[in-house]
Amino acid sequence: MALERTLFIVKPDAVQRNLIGRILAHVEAQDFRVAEARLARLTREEAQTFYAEHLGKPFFNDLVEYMTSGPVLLVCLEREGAVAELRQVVGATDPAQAAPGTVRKLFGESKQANSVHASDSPASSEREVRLFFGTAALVR
Ligand code: 3AN
Repeated sequence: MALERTLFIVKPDAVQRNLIGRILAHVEAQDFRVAEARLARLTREEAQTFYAEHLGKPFFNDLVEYMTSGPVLLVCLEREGAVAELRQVVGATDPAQAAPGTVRKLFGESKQANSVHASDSPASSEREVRLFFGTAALVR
């Protein structure tokens, strides 16, 4: 498996509930390394650009409101097979449907307030890492 980088976000609900440390410990225990990290308050424009693929969906405006409601931790994680492996560690969108032991099962509250984001494909991870950390974060 090739060494990859992927974008991970600790979302406002989890930052608000003081879960940054526990969530990062959980992914570090799965052999992910923090390559870049930054606490940020997303602007509406950043949230809309980030979730552009969901533009027009019924939950889009609420999603942008929620993602801009408080600080988030933006993290670029590195590991062999990072993109697919992180999706496994994070679990399904709806915490109620997420597998036992996944981050969303452990910490998520609802489909919207599901505590974390993980890029869903190599193309998304490249776009998302570049969006928040710039092109330099893509190369090692
Ligand atoms: P995932 O983050 O699991 O890849 P996506 O890309 O389908 O899920 O959705 C992006 C984000 O939009 C989710 N993390 C969640 O916060 C929100 N979301 C998705 N589906 C719903 C829904 N049916 N109702 C409310 N929020 C949703």
